[in-house]
Amino acid sequence: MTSATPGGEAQYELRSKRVWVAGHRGMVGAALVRRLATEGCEIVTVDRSAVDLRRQEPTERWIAGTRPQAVFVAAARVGGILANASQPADFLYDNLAMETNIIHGAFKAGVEKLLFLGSSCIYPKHAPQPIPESALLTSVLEPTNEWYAVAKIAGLKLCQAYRRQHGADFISAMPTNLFGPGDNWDLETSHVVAALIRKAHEAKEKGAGELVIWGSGKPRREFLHVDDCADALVEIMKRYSAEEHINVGSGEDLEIGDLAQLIADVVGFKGRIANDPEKPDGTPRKLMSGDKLKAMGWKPRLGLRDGLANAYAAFLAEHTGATP
Ligand code: GFB
Repeated sequence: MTSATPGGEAQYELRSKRVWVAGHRGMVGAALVRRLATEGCEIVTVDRSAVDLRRQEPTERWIAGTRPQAVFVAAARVGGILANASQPADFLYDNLAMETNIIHGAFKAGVEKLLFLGSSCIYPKHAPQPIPESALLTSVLEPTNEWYAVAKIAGLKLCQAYRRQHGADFISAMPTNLFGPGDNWDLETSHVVAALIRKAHEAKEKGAGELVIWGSGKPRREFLHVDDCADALVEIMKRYSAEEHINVGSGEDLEIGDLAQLIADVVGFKGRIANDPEKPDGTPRKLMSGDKLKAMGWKPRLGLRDGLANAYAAFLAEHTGATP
């Protein structure tokens, strides 16, 4: 196992390694595949139609047969605040099953290094801001996404347990709210950025006078473009080796109402922004401390406005087939 030196020199070489991106069709997995293309490694993937990662036997058989040396665990059932709150069984079961099968299968197959991805919703609803990694399990979770959070905490703990008991070099990273190419543009199940890009675009096209956002617009969130996230994750895979997970964020947050205005500007929607108070706000604030990642010398390349412009271009290409 590589030594625990966050912020230290390169420890794990990806060049010439066989690297499995689990969940390569998701937004983060696809960004990892794009980013890893420059690392000189062999990228391996498997489609859901060939192996259902929620099934232990086919998953372990595939891992044993493919023998990856490094694994990024980006396979997950994900969704926005409403999807999380309305499908608790799917979010808990699917995520527990996938992460258990992948992590245990990777251990049995002698994987050299594994990076498990979680989410900033693992932290307590009223965690101190910015949230340090040490805030984990210090008080109760946000109820709208506790099912997903419990599954992700279990995945993180599984990595710690294999590390402690077997010396496996398994680590975890907790990205903040992400957006970008490959996002889910469905209005019911998406996260806020994808939803507001679509709503602003459709309101502009129809010449509508208003764009309705869920909740009060007061909650604060931190956002990171998925390509910056993938870049950070590759850096972490190469240079981080410790039992504690590591936060991955931009270090800045804003109110959802201000995000909506920024998206309206980027998209060119000139109308009014209204609220739907029937919809949940979720956790009041979720800004993570990025001190550990900063100590490694990493910072995001894209500012929020540029990142949103890139995501709008992706929406036009992926959802409407148009170009900006
Ligand atoms: O991105 P989001 O769905 O997830 O919502 P969370 C963030 C905030 O944006 C909430 C508000 O306060 C929403 O009420 N919002 C405003 C909207 N308009 C909209 C809209 O049209 N669609 C959506 N989706 N939100 C998720 C968790 O929490 O974050 C997951 O449920 C995961 O488990 C993910 O951790 C990163 O930030 O509230």
